Amino acid sequence: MNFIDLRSDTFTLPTDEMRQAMAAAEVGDDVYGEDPSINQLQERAAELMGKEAALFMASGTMSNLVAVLTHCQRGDEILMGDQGHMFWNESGGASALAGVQVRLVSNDEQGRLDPEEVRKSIRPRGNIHFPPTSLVCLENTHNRCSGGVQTPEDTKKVCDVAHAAGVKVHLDGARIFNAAVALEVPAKALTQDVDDVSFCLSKALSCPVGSLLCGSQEFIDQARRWRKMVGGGMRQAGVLAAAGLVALDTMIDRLADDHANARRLAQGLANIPGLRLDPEKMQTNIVIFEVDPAVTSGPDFIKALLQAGVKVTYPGLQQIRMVTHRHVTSQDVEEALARVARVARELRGARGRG
Ligand code: TLP
Repeated sequence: MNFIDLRSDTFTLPTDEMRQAMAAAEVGDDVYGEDPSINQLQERAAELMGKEAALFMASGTMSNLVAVLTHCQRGDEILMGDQGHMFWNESGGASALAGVQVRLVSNDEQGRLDPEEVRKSIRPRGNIHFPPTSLVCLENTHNRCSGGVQTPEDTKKVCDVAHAAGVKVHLDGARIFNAAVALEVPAKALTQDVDDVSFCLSKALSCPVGSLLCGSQEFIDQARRWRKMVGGGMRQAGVLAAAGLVALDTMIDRLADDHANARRLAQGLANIPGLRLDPEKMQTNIVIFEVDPAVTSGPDFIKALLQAGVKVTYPGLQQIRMVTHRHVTSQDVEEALARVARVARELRGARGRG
C-alpha cells in the first residue's frame, strides 16, 4: 500500500543538498562556541528574526523550555493560550522543570489571545499571596488552531499589554515561516515586538534536527547556561547547522505550495458528509476537522483511514489533523480525498445498516 502521510511536517526528510552540506560541514566544539557552521547559522537566524543573537537547540520543546527557564523564577506564573503547544504537547516541562505555574487564557479560533484578557490575568509583583506573572507565551502559526496566523498587529497588541506591566513575551514560532509566507511579510515583522522567539528547522523546512532560540545578547548569554543544564550543549553540531543553512536558503518560499495543498484538502473535506470544517479558516499547512459522532468515533475513523492508506493524527476526541508538507503532492491530496470520502461513505453506510 502506498501511504499518504499527513501526520506531520516533522516527517519531511533532508534533501540531497542538505546531506551533502552536512557531509562537508566545517565543525568545532560548540560548547566552546567554536563550531563555525553553528555560529554562521546562529548569526543568520538572529538576522532573520531581527534579534541580536541566537542559540541552536536540539528541539522546539527545548527552545521553549529554555526560554521559560531564562525569563522566569521558580514560583512565577506564566500565561499561555488554552490551546498552546507548550501547554498540551511539551510534557508539562515548564511546570516540572522551570517550577512555574501555568495560567491559561483563551485562544480564539486563529490562535490569538485577547489583549484585554491578558491584561486582566497579569498578577503584579509585591503581593505575597500571588505568584507574579513574568511571561506571556504566544504561538505563530498556531498548531491546535488549524495553523492559524497572527499578524504583526495581533502580536503587538499583546506585547504592549505585557510590556506595560513589566512582563516579557516569548513567541513559539516553530512554524514562523509558514506565517510569514501566508501573510507575505518578512518573518522579522512577526517577531519585532516579542522579547524572544523560537523557530524550528525540523518541521516543514525538512531538516533532521534543530530549532533556534533568538533574542537579545543578554538573554541568549543566560539561555546558553540553561541549555547546558538541560543537556543541550552539543559538540560538533555543525553537521546539523549545515542542513539548517540549506533549509533557510531553499525551503521557505516553497511553503506556499503546502498552503495551497492544504486549502484544496480543506475544500474537499468540507464536501464530505459527516466531516465538519470551514475551509475558509485554513491559513497555512494544518487542517483540523471534526468527525460527526453519528458517523463514528475519532479513533475509529483514524483506524479506518490507516487501513485505507491515509495516516493522520488526532488533536481531540472527534478531531482529526492533516498536515501538508514537501512529500505531499497535489495528486496525493486528490488521492487522499478520494480515500477519505470512501471511508466516510462506508462508515455512514455501516451505521445506516446498524
Ligand atoms: N509539534 C508536533 C507535535 O508535538 C504535535 C507536530 O507534529 O506538530 N511548538 C509547536 C507549535 C509545535 O508544533 C511543535 C511540534 C513544537 C513546538 C515542538 O517541537 P519539537 O518536536 O522539535 O520538540
